[in-house]
Amino acid sequence: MSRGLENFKVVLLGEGCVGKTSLVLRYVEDKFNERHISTIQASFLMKKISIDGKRLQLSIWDTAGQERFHALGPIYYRDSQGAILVYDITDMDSYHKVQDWVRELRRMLGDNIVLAIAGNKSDLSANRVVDCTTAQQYAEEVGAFHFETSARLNEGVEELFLDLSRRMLAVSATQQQQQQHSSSGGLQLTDDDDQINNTSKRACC
Ligand SMILES: Nc1nc2c(ncn2[C@@H]2O[C@H](COP(=O)(O)OP(=O)(O)OP(=O)(O)O)[C@@H](O)[C@H]2O)c(=O)[nH]1
Ligand SMILES: [Mg+2]
Repeated sequence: MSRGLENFKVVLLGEGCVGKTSLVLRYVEDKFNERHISTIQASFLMKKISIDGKRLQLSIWDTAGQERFHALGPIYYRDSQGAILVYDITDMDSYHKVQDWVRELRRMLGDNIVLAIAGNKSDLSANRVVDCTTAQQYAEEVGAFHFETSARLNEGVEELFLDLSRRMLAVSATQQQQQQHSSSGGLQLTDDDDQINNTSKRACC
């Protein structure tokens, strides 16, 4: 980590063809490809951003959605500060797959990871099968936040990554405070956790 630049590892998980690669490519390079080229294992991209004058670097791991790669998941989500679980709003199976990932991540990492759920392909809302409000409520129940996105039209993508980054920054600040307090022998409760939980109630639909 270079001086003054905090690094956050973010992993994208979700069924094949839901648009994980497309979301990353749109966010990092502002590109979109109509063709589906299945990711093999995973690919990696970095992006530097500034939030409220604080510089941070996102190391983004875009994983393969095909079932045969599922077992590789832990290699990529281990040590991640944030995960984006992607489904396609026109594909119910992909939404159920997100729920499987949430269970696995909570079991393996507990609350040590910020979870974002992205309902992608919002431009295909005529073929929607996943109700946005239901997905939003589910996200709240599992301590995640939910966005609808269209990598194709570049809608909601910047907001998704920005919101995730803010939350990872908040968690990191809280952890640093706790470390300082424990190393100084004191214990002081802060409101930061409440702030994170309260902002997770933001609407998306
Ligand atoms: N209409 C629409 N199509 C999209 C959108 N995002 C991605 N696609 C299309 O969906 C297909 C799959 O996109 P990818 O980004 O390759 O999907 P993936 O989740 O990375 O797939 P795997 O690498 O196999 O896991 C491609 O044909 C994309 O052009 C979107 O927001 N709207
Ligand atoms: Mg891909």
